[in-house]
Amino acid sequence: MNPLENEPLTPENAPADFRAGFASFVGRPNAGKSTLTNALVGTKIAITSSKPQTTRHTIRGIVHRPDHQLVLVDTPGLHRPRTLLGQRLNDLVEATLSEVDVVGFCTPADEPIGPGDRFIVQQLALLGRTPIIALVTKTDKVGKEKLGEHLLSVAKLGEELLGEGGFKEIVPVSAVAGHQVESVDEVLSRYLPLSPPLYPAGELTDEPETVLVAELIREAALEGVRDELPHSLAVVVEEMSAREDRPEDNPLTDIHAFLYVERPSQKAIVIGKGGARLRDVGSRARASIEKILGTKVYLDLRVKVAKEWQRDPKQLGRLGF
Ligand SMILES: Nc1nc2c(ncn2[C@@H]2O[C@H](COP(=O)(O)OP(=O)(O)OP(=O)(O)O)[C@@H](O)[C@H]2O)c(=O)[nH]1
Ligand SMILES: [Mg+2]
Repeated sequence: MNPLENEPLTPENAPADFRAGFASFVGRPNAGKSTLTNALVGTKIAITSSKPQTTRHTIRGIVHRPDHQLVLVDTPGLHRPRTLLGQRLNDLVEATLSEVDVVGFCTPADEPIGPGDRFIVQQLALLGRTPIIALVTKTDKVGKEKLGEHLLSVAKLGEELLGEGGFKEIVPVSAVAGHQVESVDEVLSRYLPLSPPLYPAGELTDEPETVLVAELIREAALEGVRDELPHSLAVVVEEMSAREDRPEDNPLTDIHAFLYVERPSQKAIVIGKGGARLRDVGSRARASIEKILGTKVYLDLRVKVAKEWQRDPKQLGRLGF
């Protein structure tokens, strides 16, 4: 425990048995990795949606506890890549996995174990000594019996592909119902090395604000669009600054952002009839951005076509991949 009750933990005053390190969540797209990350951190730092491949870069969320600090690295869903974007996302996940202390393999309780899961666990087997914990997510969606069966098939998968007794532990969890979330933290933190805290007290993520803002805009834009569009959407914040001459107790942030799509037809969908849809996206995004920044926000959204950006190395670079 922290000997100085009311002092924030620092590398200097942390107890000798303090643990700190990195855990990464991996799993198929839509497995619930980002939702679980947010539940553990206690704040929305990663956007979530019912569309697969919502997360596109690794996001660090920091869980602060009296005796440990768990840095969660949320990753894009792993899958067999079909585009250059898909390939880049997979490479990113692999690079992340080799650097963490423990891996949380996420598999949703309401979907059978499939080839996608096997593909991922086969990759994990290559990691060698890194301990792998299976997290069975979305347990609120199934009954006891189905959950039991799922836990058994997860155990089998681990024994078959990982050797040495398979997964170190298997933890059922529901991030939405708030069930067993603390157990996930407890289990993962057991595998962290002795170390003083890595991040200052109270810091919940190392995402730059402009990236968080761009993500919140993308989350708002993903809502309600048809299945083919989500992959084609990218958001870049071009400018973000405090409006001058505002009263100190009522600041305003000006944000100018571009929504990139791949084809003119998609541009029309995003904008909607008479601009109705874009206005709706803007007001929902503004509300969530204001919550995170704690200021009023003026949000200017423009839609641009970047032809086939998912397959074009130059465009991918420009959009931050
Ligand atoms: N009922 C229920 N739904 C959940 C739970 N966790 C996540 N979901 C839903 O599952 C969907 C996918 O969740 P995400 O957290 O975005 O999944 P992800 O694994 O991060 O997905 P990618 O970033 O695309 O790989 C969303 O609609 C979530 O609301 C849960 O515990 N219970
Ligand atoms: Mg995600």
